[in-house]
Amino acid sequence: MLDVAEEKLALKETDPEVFQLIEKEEVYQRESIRLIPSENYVSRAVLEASGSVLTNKYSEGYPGQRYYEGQRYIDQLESIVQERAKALFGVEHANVQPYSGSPANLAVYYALLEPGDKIMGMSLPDGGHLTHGWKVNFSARFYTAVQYGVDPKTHLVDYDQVRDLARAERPKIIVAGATAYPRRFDFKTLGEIAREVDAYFLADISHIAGLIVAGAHPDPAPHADVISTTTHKTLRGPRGAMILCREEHAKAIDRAVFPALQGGPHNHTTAAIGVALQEASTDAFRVYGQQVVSNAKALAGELLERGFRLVSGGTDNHLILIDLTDKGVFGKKAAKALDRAGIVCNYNAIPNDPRKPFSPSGIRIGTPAVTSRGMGEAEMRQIAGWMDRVVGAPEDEEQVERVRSEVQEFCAAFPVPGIPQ
Ligand code: DSN
Repeated sequence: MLDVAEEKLALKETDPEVFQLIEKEEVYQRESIRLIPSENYVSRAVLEASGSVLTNKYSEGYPGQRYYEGQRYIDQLESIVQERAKALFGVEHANVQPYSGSPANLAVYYALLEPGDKIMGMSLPDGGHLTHGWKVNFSARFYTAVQYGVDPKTHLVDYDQVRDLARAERPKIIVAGATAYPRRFDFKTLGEIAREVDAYFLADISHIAGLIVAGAHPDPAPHADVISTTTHKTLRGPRGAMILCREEHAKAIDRAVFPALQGGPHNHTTAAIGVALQEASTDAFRVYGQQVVSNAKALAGELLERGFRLVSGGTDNHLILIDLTDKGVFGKKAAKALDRAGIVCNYNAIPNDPRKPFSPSGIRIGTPAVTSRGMGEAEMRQIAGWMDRVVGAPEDEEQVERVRSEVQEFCAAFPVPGIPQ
């Protein structure tokens, strides 16, 4: 394997244009505070596996049953990764081939449902994901979607409402999971509701997988028929996904991923997922996952002190949803000013948002990436201070520039895993 400098020499010589953009992105990732809750920094080991010769190999099928020869190492690799996933999440079967989260959820529906069957998931404006039955997504076009939401006052999932809706609608599958929900899911209750109405229960843990293995969020494994997850968020792996399930669904899930929906697995990604799973099984990762939540609570606490309104009043996971309606600035404007100041987040709808999805009232932030750089509660309070200054005056470019230079100096003290200093 080439060392980092040699690798870069080859790229620089062959394609200086791409080389330079990657270099610039490295600097940007190093010099900014990354608060997008679905992003993280992978280790050098994950990057190496991801950038390896495994990208050269076709492996349609599964270990021991491939449609291409030459699988002597790939079969061993995929089997190891499956075993690591099963052990880490305490499940009977693992498919580690889905290309990402949306294809993984499509595979789950393909495996368990017929076209037109009813999916019941959390609505996108209330924090759910597109693939949980939102109207512009395949999950509502090819299936019948009903949606639950959060209580308009508390912004918490109202499990009584979920039960009533499930009893009235009799969905074939109930989906739990979110992209913008700052609180814990009660997987036990959701599993009970699903069983009561004879529905499958899918827990999409993409955002919280790393917190679950770290013991910082309740575990859906005892309650769910199937678990889907991306691998690149709190789990800190490469961009990819996994489907974890009970043995009774293993065949249907595997057939849905291949040959129904995908071709050859991305073996370089499979290897990198394996490395991430190995890292996630360590005590250090447990500490990391707990710190992600402590940091989110510290950041939320300081924002509240500074007069920010938070959806649900705070957080108990990695994510904070800020409602800017009383700040006189909408989400997109705030997020763009923050980006100019070196603080990267995304604008996001809030429950019952009066504004349109492309220019909503909120911003969404989270602590997985900053925690991977070794930042703690004190740093979170500092970040809240910078956010306050920028969001309070998003058009004051001198102020934005002052924050940017303070942020840049601050970031230099926190090395980015995977990026040489
Ligand atoms: N795009 C992901 C996120 O940012 O939460 C969900 O798919």
